[in-house]
Amino acid sequence: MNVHQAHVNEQITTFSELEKVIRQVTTETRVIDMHTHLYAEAFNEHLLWGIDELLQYHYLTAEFFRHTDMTYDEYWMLDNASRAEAVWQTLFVDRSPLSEAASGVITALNRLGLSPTQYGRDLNAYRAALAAKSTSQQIDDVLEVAKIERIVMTNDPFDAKEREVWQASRGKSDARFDAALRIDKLLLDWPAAAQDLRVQGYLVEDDASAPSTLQEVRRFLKDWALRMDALYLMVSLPGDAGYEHNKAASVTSSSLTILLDGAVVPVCLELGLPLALMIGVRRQVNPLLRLAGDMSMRSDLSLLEGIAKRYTNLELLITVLARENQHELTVLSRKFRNITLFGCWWFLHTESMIRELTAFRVELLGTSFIPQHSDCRVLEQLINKWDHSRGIIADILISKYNRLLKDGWGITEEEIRRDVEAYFGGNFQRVLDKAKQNRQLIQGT
Ligand code: RAT
Ligand code: ZN
Repeated sequence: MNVHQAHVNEQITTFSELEKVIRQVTTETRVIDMHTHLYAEAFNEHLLWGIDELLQYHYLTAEFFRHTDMTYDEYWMLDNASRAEAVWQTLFVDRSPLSEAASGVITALNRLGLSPTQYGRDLNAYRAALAAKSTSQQIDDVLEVAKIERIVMTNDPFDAKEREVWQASRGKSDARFDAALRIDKLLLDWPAAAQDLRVQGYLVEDDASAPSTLQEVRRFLKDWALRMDALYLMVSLPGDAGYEHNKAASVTSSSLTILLDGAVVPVCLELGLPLALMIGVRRQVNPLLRLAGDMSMRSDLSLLEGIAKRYTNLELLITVLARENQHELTVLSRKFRNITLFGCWWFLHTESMIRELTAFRVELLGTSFIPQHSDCRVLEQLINKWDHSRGIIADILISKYNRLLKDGWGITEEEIRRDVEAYFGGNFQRVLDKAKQNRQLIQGT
């Protein structure tokens, strides 16, 4: 045993030492970011990075329109650089960037070495400093600063541009980026999806329940999951999505129920992949805001209860958008071990919400959940989103471990590291492993 090993196995006895170790471990532990909208370089324009993209993040678009007299059309008619300039002027120069999304830009710039103390309020100064960077250099730098080990993308087989990358076998060219098969269109807009599937060579009918159609949908899902080497299948659902788990046989099922039961779940089980559900979005409350026009809504979690109960071998990765559903989801996770709760999603990815949610999740679930995912759309956001989250998670862990310390439960650095590694990647990996094991159990191999 070397000196460092001896040290990490020693019990921590004072609060100040405890605090120091937790801050250090939460800062340096590498993360598997299990849901983002980031892409490897091979996906070309799908990967957004740089200051102009940061300023056009849809979270900031919504905030910009709270202050401007510009019409929606006027804004959308601008080119990217002019939109970024309008947002910078309005949210960063004419007033202070206090919101989570706006202050996040400042954190990212600062941590990248573009200190606002030096570069001030001049957008062109930041642009100039980033101009010499190549995409691959920026990926390396950001992943290093944010201490990210792996990133899970959101991969849409209905996106023609993205399909080209996969069909040219370039989708897996960077091992740091994993795929997730996103199937919103299939489950939420069957008529449009059916048309698309036919174009892709799958012989589906308009009636989703036809056995041959379900067989073709399964073939489509398997082809894409295997081509992408997807880690899981994912859909984002409205809070009132109708999955009929208690339906009388005489009632016609919704296409969502038919496709989940007849294609999505069987494929997950056959391939040994988890199903990720992001529940509680109300799309396009204000369509004029485009991507920024979505809202949260309360969810009826009986949908989830029904799926978890019916498919005990199906691993479920779950997050919900309404604050009102958070406690219920946490309690539900205690009842079904095939549910793994993840992240503070979208409007909950703010300092106060992360603090509130993480505290009661630790209190009710111990170490058996995934505290955070970033949902980044622009590369550099990995820095601020993880930086802020690591700090808040550390605060909560300090208070929880301190309670143990006060009661004489000596903790070692090694034990803290073990727990933080579970939170930042191990628990996600365990869900993937369990899904594979379930498949072996079902298939008897
Ligand atoms: O968080 C977001 O950026 C949203 O626009 C959504 O993309 C959401 O995360 C989703 O994956 O549906
Ligand atoms: Zn997302």
